Amino acid sequence: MEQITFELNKWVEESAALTKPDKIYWCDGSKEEFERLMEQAIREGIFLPLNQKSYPNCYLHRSHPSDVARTEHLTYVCTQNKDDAGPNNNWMDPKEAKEKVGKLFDGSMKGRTMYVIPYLMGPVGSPYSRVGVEITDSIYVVLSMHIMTRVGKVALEHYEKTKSFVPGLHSLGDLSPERRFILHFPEEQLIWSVGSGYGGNALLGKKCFALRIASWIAKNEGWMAEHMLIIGVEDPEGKVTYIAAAFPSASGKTNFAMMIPTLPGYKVWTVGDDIAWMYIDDEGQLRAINPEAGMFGVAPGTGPDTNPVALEMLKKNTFFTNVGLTPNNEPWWEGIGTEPMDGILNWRGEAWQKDGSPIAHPNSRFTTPLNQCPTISPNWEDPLGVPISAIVFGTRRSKVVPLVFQSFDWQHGVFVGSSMGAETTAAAVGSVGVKRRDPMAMLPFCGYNMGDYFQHWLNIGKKLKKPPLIFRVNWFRKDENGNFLWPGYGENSRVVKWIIDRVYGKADAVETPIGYLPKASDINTDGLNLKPNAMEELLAIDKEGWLNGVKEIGEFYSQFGERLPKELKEELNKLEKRLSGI
Ligand code: OXD
Ligand code: MN
Repeated sequence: MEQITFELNKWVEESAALTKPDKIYWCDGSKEEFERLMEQAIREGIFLPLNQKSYPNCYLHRSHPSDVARTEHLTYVCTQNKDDAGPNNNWMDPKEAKEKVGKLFDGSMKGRTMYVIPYLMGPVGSPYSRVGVEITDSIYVVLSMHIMTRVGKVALEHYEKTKSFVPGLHSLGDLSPERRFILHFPEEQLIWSVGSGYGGNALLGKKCFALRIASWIAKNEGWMAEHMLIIGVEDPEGKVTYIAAAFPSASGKTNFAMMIPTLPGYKVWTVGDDIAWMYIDDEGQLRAINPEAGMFGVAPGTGPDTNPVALEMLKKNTFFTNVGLTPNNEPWWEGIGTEPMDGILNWRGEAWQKDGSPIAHPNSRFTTPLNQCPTISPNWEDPLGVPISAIVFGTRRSKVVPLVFQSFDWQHGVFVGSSMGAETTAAAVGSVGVKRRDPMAMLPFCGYNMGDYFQHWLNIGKKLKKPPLIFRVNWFRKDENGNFLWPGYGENSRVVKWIIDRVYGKADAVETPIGYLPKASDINTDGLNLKPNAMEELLAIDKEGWLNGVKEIGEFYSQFGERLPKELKEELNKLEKRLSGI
């Protein structure tokens, strides 16, 4: 470990002086380390081995019942100036935050081991990859980081070259929501998380570093850290076109990232399912890398019809958190494709009462290595990333927003992304199904004032030689009886085909007040069993609905005051004018 420089050692020593662990252990990321720590975790009851015949090397973890999702209300961005965090973030003064939360870290690792995890976000050898170091007292975190990131030697080697790392201090504390804080200090590029073992709060490489801190760094350095999946879509001629797509948590993102297209001749290659780091190359082309090495996906709803690729992928080397357990020692969740059987245990490990209560927690998860994804792109670890031709924004909206439309240009696309409304899901603590604005699906993850973030998007567009086309999709439209109008999943490939054909100027569209829409006949619906006029309904412009939206967007925008780029206000006014004209 001689290569570890002074700065890293100093931070580890300071953290140990604060948290007072019995032991300090430096993780090397090896298989041997994984096996040894897994044995210990099993002994301590943190992981339960699943059926090793049908699920080799798979384990179940049950978290504390009050620690099952991200806690947005306990997540803070601590900038010197409150306005830099913006109305989209909870804010604490950095000094006050350190005093207050420092007390919770004081002695929090007494009697425990402090694990130091050097990890790399991004492919080995990529100039766009970055190093983080997480200190934690949770073995679940260490083992999960082994899957989700590249741990150990590769990270330290990258650190030697770049001399920079993002420190993240994590302790389980007493797991009480009253003493739970997820703090970001973007000016210092520092993360503090205490009181939670849940992935999004505790695996600091993911939401905390790769989105909140990275979005801040990206704004200053001229690149983008986005809550986006990345796929390559191969057409029948064998040409692969890359798309980056933003959807709020638990809105079918992982399914889309691993879609089996129903359209003959098409194939989806997975590059990433949650986060994209994108930069402009020397030719002015936007390119994306996936900073992660694993998936932390939502289990319920993952089944043979919705995501057969994931089901296949989860059969080995996978952790399941808060799913049900069958008498055969296999994981179970709603939508897995089988009926619950006698003797099944719910996510808390209790006998299921057949009372309609969920067996798996709605935000139960799988943690699995990306390299065993059957549809993994041969380019997923390309150090220079993949070229992005289209950006897609999607949310759950039962009404108003059509199946798909294209923005007029980049600026209008930024407006479309910035103003998207979404219905909340179980990925965060709070009520489910409530409509809120979730710009670019980044509301919980933008590490600074979103007004500045919109400006950053506009600036990036000006630097791109051929900006990707920007689309809005909505798979979740319902009819007046509450039934979905569109079948979704693999059938979404029909919409993806239109998107790609637009990229190459091969598909038609009509100009409408909200953007370019396909005509019903522009989307291939051969063999689909849609209700009569479904396409017309899916592609209609609901003038009243959109005018209401204009009002809501105006209100949402007003909280950003001077920080809202005037271009977006202009786009909103133009939309209102166009709508009034029909
Ligand atoms: C996730 C999330 O876990 O967005 O990816 O909550
Ligand atoms: Mn996510």
